[in-house]
Amino acid sequence: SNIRAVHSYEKYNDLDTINAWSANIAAQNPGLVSRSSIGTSYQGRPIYLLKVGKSGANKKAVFIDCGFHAREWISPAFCQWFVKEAVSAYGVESEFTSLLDNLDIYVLPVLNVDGYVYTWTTNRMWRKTRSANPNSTCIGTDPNRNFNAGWCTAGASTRACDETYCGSAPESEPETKALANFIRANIPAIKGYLTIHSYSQMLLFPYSYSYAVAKDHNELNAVAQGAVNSLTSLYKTKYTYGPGGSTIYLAAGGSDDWAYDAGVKFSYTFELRDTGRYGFALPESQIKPTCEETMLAVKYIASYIKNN
Ligand code: ING
Ligand code: ZN
Repeated sequence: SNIRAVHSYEKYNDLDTINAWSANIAAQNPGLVSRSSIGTSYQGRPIYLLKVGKSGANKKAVFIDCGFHAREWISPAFCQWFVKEAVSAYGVESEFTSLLDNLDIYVLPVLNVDGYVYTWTTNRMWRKTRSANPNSTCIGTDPNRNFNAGWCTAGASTRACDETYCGSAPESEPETKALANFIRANIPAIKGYLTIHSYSQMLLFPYSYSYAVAKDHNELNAVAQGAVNSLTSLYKTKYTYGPGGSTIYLAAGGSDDWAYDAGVKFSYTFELRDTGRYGFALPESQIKPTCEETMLAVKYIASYIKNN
């Protein structure tokens, strides 16, 4: 269809609608929001990035991405919600105003754009990218097994047909390469990396590629505890938190481990609602409460970074 759906923060939006929304919110909020592209997907789609914050010298930055895994629709919904909240709170609410005066917050609404489109057109439960694999009829690489962090050594597959296929090499996918290039180019300004997945209601931090204890474990754990307490205070949603390997499962090649080892200290993976009743097919009625509670955790982490 060439008729674009109307955007809603309380519905799941298709990629065209999200891209039109991001262009519009940048145009309507000059001086607070700007849009760029970090690169192009395997199938040639732009991967858009919003920069949210008042301009200033030597600002710290926090990077938030959504839509790594195509079927985790609550994730792009959260990135849209975050930007909405930022623009409506700026100049009105003191905590968010201070965050945006002092931090640049990069928000990438959909990383795996090809996969996301595929979940709307063909297979709602698709996870991976949509790249061709040599010598296989199976399509796609798991973008969260494709980073150079213990790449393909645990909890990942070397078989192209598997859901956790690690790809032919680290950053073999144009989408992961573009993300890694952007973060590399913005270190040391980027102090926080938050990657939004679903589902399980967990807040994870390094490491997932091994059981090694991160150098900053105690601080990462304390900040996770504060973030989870804030999240839970709203609707009593139960979250667990801890290192990925011991909290969910060993999984090498994840973006949070890679960002941490590249120098981004506050590197976290969120697993949003629910715990499996609806799983990836979280009803639209849960978008608002899920985003509202997640905002509290994200703002807690961003405020900690701002103040430390
Ligand atoms: N979970 C993540 C996954 O990619 C994860 C868990 C986090 C793995 C951090 C590696 C590093 O499997 C989902 N739901 O995608
Ligand atoms: Zn995921």
